[in-house]
Amino acid sequence: MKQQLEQIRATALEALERAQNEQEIDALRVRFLGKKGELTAILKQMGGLSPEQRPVVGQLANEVRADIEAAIERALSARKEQALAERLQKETVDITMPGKVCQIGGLHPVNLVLEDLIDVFQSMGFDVVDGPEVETEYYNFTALNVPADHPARDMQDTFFLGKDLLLRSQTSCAQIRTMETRKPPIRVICPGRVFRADEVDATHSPVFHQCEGLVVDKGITMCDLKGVLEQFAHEIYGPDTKVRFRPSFFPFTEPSVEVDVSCAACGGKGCRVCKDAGWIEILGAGMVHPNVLRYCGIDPEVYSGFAFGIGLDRLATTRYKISDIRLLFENDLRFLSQF
Ligand code: 2NL
Repeated sequence: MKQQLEQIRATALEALERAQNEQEIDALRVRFLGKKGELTAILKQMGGLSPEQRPVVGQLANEVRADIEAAIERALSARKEQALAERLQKETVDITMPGKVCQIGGLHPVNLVLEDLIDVFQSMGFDVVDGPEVETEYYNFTALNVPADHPARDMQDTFFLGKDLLLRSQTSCAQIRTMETRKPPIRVICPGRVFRADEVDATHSPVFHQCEGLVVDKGITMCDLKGVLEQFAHEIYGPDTKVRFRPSFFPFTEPSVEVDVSCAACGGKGCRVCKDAGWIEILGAGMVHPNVLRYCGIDPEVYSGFAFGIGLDRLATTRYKISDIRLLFENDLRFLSQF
């Protein structure tokens, strides 16, 4: 029996030495120490031993069990260490490996000019507000004093989406909404995308960008309009830029003006950029029509205001010498990555 025990110990220790994984180790535990295991089978025969032999064999059996248990523990912890080492090896991060080159985004030229514009107007106390691109006829035309039979309301000029829904043709709608919800004094600019059913060419796109502005308070006059817009022109085009105001017409302003700046390319002498005019038109503006104030629940006998609309695409194409407005909308990275 002693021999059998020694045999079991030797076999078990050797097998555990060679065990490859936890399943194998567990199988060995069952084989030697389990209820139907080899060691247990020996112990069951101990009843047949003499009283002198029994404690001797019993002690040996306990030693063998302890040895096998210890060997199992060693095998298990060796497996764990090995597994950890393998994982660490596999997951090693090579910090000397060069990183992946990724394309860094930049601002679109229209956003670049818009950021400058926002800086200028915010420094004069204007808030930036926005509104929906899908609008109703009321906000896009009626509240702006555009008559029912005005050609701009025509299907040919405006994208209609349904009976009363359209893509806004100017951001004034957002300013109408502002006048409905805020009380004067109001000083806001509304940048955004606008839509017109134009034929596409180098200077026209059915989607373009605008920044409109609106000031409403007691005692606002044409002098305020001139002061703010001259300040704007000097900050954007340079302090030596000359600014001129020409009479014009818009249904939503009275009186209305168009504003030109002296051509930076030729200093006003006349060149290809300004088509020999010496001046470049940069925006339209005027004193808010009393009907527009009335539509928004503002009493034109108490309050007055001025408004203006600046085209951002033209500002971007002239500033960055971009020859074709379509480049602004094609999202060609070879073009965009230059900014
Ligand atoms: C242009 C010039 C303009 C306005 C836009 C405006 C907005 C309100 C009330 C009155 Cl809420 N006016 N906006 C005024 C004058 C000119 O745009 O060249 N547009 C195509």
